[in-house]
Amino acid sequence: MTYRLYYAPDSAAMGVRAILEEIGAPYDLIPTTIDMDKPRPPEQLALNPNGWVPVLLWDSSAMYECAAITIFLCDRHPEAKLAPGIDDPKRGLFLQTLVYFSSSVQNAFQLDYYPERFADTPAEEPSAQRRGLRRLRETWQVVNDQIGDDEWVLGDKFSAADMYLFMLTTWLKPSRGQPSIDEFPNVKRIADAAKTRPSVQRVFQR
Ligand SMILES: N[C@@H](CCC(=O)N[C@@H](CS)C(=O)NCC(=O)O)C(=O)O
Repeated sequence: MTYRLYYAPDSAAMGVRAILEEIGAPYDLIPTTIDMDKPRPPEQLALNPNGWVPVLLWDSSAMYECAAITIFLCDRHPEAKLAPGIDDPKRGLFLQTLVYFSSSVQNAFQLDYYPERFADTPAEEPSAQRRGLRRLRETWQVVNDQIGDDEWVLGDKFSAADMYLFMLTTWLKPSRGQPSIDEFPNVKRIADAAKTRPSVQRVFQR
């Protein structure tokens, strides 16, 4: 079985791709775009009416939402040891962190990158953007504090949460007024370590 992934560079689909690489599962990329001025393929919109990536396809099924896909792949390929099992004491932290990444950290990025989705009028968009910049600082600080002195997000074991964290750090752009990763040394330590994984290198160096 070969997975298929709606994919655009510099998007959340890169994280899913790195997980597929880490698992060693065969996959094909279906190129699409995140350019707001370009249309999405109708086949992609039929699977995800929001028009965003990633969308993962397998057998005759499909799903979207990066955190859900991450959990799904980790559970489907337990041999890759990318997630604590269902009865592992770290399971709760794993789920909590992935959902916080997607619902809070990614949402803060969205406020900055897509202010029109959060503001009623164009005049209010700069306010949404400014809130996004502050929200990025707040949410990354929560993640930084959660990690503390731990080696990885879950403590002493590497997991898909570290790969997800790495992907999110690649989106930080101080030139836009977003915080620098240097403000969050615990996050930076893990991102630097995750970056050396061959799977991450294969996807993010391309
Ligand atoms: N909640 C979704 C958000 C995905 C998302 O925002 N994807 C962005 C790229 S990182 C995208 O497709 N943007 C283009 C668009 O929204 O039309 C997830 O976590 O999968």
